[in-house]
Amino acid sequence: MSFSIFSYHFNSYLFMKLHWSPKSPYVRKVMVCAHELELLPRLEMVRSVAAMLKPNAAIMRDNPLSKIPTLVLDDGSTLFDSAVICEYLNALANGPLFPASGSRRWQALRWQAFGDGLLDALILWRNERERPANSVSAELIAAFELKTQAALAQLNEEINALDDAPFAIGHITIACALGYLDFRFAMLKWRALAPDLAHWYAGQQTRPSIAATEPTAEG
Ligand SMILES: N[C@@H](CCC(=O)N[C@@H](CS)C(=O)NCC(=O)O)C(=O)O
Repeated sequence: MSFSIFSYHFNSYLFMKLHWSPKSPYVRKVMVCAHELELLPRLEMVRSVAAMLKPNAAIMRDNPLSKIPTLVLDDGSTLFDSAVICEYLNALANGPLFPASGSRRWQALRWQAFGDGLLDALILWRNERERPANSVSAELIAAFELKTQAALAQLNEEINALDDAPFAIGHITIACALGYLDFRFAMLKWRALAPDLAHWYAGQQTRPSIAATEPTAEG
């Protein structure tokens, strides 16, 4: 009896609700971490539609910015954005995905910022290209394309460092950004721009956490 009371409290303490979508690359970061850290059984995924032009009241109850991922802990407190949630999950599981200190930490955080920044540009690019044709800014589109190409060229240069570093949040974020390029920007044919990065990504795709979280249009 006392064991079941203990386990009830133990499990309820760690129970978490995640505003989730199978299409969001930022949500994917969280899901990859949850897979890696074996925390999936503790996550209740709630399908939530987040769009820049359509604030979602259900998400806004937990995050006034109406963005996903948003994590709700069992005491009702909330965590966002993806970087904060991923680091929280890693701390909860005492995991290896956020190196604690030293150059490995700054390297991992820089790659996370790099991948997130690339995604930010891609999301804005996608929003822009979906506007009515007569109001699309060719200048903005050209700027997003230039930044994307430069980011891919730079990451291609950093392949040896990526290969040498232990798998961590930087690898996860860059893999999610490349997966988003395949999902929404197939016409860019990014592999031709960054062949070493393409080879690196093919290796990442064999990892169960990455394979299990490929974006899908359904759901
Ligand atoms: N910096 C945030 C970005 C999250 C984000 O922009 N998510 C998109 C979905 S992919 C979103 O919620 N968009 C809705 C909006 O911008 O209003 C993170 O890393 O979590």
